[in-house]
Amino acid sequence: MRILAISDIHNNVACVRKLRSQEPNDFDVVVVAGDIGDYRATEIFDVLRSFGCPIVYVYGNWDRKLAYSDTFGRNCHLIHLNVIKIGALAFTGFSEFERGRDPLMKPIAKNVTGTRYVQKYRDALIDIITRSGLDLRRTIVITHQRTTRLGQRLPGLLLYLFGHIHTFNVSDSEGSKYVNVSALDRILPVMPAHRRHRALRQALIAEERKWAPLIGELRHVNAGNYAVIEIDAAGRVQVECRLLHHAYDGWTVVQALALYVGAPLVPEEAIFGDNRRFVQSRTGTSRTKAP
Ligand SMILES: [Mn+2]
Repeated sequence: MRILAISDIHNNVACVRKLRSQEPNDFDVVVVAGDIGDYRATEIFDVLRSFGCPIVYVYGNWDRKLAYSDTFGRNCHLIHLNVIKIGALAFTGFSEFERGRDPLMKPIAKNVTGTRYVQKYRDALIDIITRSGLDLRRTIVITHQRTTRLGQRLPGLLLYLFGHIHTFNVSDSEGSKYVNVSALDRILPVMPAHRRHRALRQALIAEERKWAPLIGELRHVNAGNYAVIEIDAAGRVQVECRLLHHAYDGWTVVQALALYVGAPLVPEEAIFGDNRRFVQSRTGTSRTKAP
């Protein structure tokens, strides 16, 4: 079983197209651990479906406008307190909680706290795994955030896949493997390589009219990561973190993150995107059309 696992796309269709361009169709399943992005989800699933294998996914905190009844085409399965079997493995999990939106949790009182809500999901997940008679050594749980205290109650469960904290990580605990597969959406600001970083920093310290011309030279690249996971017949799990290619001749990464507001993609990557402008806000990154 070969799994392509991704998370935290945040409406960034270009990074999904770039992933598509660098991986062939040799996966048995694509896993999306949430934060797809609520207004470009259809385009994102259109790209992912071209891998020609089933897609299993959960919603994250960026997916609040996506309904539980939404569908994204043949072979796309929302894993939310249900079980999908692919080959010898079972996939289950749950979406990020949001009070009142999930039809399965409607009866929960408004004053139930976030922690107790997660507890309800945890109990419901254990219940469905038990009732379905799943072999834990052949079961994969997908959530958006890592869920604590599942390990003790599901001893030896094969694999947990999640995202949310935008840092790839693999760990083993109580006989299970935990993989934070995020984030596919990671943007790096770049400048023409001949601009020395020091000169840029000095320009930033100076008044705006001095660095305005440099801003015009700023571009961005998609530099996120994803995971390729192999599970053999004996249940051994191998996890590989892969990066979106992002080293281009003539471009150098600049660290001043605030700078990339409004910067288009480098020409090498413009083929993957529509050069939408990036607007950074406190609640996240939202995209608006380039003028
Ligand atoms: Mn996220």
